[in-house]
Amino acid sequence: MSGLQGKVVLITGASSGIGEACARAFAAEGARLILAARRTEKLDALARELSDQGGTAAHVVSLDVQQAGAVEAAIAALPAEWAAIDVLVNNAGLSRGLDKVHEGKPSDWDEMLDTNVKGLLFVTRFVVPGMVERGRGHVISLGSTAGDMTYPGGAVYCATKAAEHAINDGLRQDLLGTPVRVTSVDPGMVETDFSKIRFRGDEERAAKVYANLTPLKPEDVADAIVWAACRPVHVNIARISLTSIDQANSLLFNRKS
Ligand code: 8X3
Repeated sequence: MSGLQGKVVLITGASSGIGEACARAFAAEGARLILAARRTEKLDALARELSDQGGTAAHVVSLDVQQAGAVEAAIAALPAEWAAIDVLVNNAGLSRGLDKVHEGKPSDWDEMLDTNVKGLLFVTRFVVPGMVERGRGHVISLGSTAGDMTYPGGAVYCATKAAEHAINDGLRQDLLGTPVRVTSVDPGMVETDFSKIRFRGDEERAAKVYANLTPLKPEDVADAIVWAACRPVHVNIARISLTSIDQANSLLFNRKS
């Protein structure tokens, strides 16, 4: 028993990739899941599957993290049995384009900044007060190795992940003196729809990102997240940085040809 049995875990961006892997990993630990994403069809299917397979209780919420008012209303509207969130996994995030700053699209910047920075802030803002009130809670946010080292064409995405580091560190300082823990989990390259979304469905270009190397799998990241959540309550894991064995940093890869 990991201590997550019966705990309420809210996962944003839970419909695919790292979010979906987190749902499966927390379900395996006996947690109860609030699955949030903009579109709920995939969440409904995931909730049904987890319930049928392992009896996991899951509550599906349609959530656009970019809208402060909608986030506040969605958290306030949680049914009583789901309102006491123990673990928040701030996973919703995306990249758009790989353009030089002086050639980039402001609409892409809006989307990345609104989701990865403001979305992270909005969900945290409206979930953490309850954690402080209840005297328990853990905020785990998805950072990235991109927040430590910028790569060409990635200035804005990398800036959002550098911002996540600053927010994660600031939140930990703001919550000092409360039992609420704050963790950033920072993966390198993970094989998800990340690159397909970045390149707006250009599968050939996306596939090249992962060509001739072994990237992390979403399950590897979920494993690190669950590990951080399972530490004794007096232990705060500030940050976990993880890459596959074929990646040393944002710019250095071991491609086999
Ligand atoms: C994802 C890592 O290097 O593909 O955040 O941008 S990277």
